[in-house]
Amino acid sequence: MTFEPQWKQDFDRDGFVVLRQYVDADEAANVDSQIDRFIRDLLPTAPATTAFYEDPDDPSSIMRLQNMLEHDEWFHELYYSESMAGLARHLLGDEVVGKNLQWFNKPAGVGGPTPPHQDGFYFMLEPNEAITLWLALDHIDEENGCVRYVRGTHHDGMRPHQRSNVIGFSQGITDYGDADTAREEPVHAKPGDLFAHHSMTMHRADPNPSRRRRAALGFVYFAASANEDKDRSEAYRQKLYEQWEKEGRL
Ligand SMILES: O=C(O)CCC(=O)C(=O)O
Repeated sequence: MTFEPQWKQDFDRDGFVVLRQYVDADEAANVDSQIDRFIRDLLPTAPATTAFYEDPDDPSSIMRLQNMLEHDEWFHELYYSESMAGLARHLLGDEVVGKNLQWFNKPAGVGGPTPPHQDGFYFMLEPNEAITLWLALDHIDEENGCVRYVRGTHHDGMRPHQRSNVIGFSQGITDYGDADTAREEPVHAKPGDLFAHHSMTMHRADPNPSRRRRAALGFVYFAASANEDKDRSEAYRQKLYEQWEKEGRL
């Protein structure tokens, strides 16, 4: 694998980098069919917190799969491959610790918004050094809820967050305002395009009222030099799941 030095320069400067056709369209289609297999064969016996739904009574409305590498060899291999984990190492400039593989789906017509947030708020790391590789699996634009980044915000510290009511996104930035919206960059994608963003970079996405699905696979890695407050983050997750279960959202 060749990882261009320019990719890291862009990532360090902007807090995100867009790599067009990082994976070819056939490989992206293969990832898609592996997700179908995961849903069909593995989800029925996986823990309830593996999938979140827009409507818990509608199995076709999955908006998130998570912890996918714990349940499946094929995804485990992809996640730790040189093209993915190696890219994360290159961009962070550090060894990485594997954390999570998630399917971010906005089903056609019902996919909800992604509130403005910084991933690092959930991660509870010191220093807050982590990366998400976001592999597009569809044609994605403003109509079906493309990701919007605010360039350079990984240098600006952590903004205040509080609980959002959006299932799967427990926290949103409380003081996200017009000045932030004006700086957003909506990024279109084709299947196989890959976006990489830093854990401190602000981003959000609109809902998907269109007739087209909007799906991506998200690879989260922590920098090896970052210390995770494991007790605090586990306690937070447990509380959240209990709350969502009580509300009938899982
Ligand atoms: O896919 C999305 O809309 C959001 C993804 C996201 O927030 C992330 O990858 O950190």
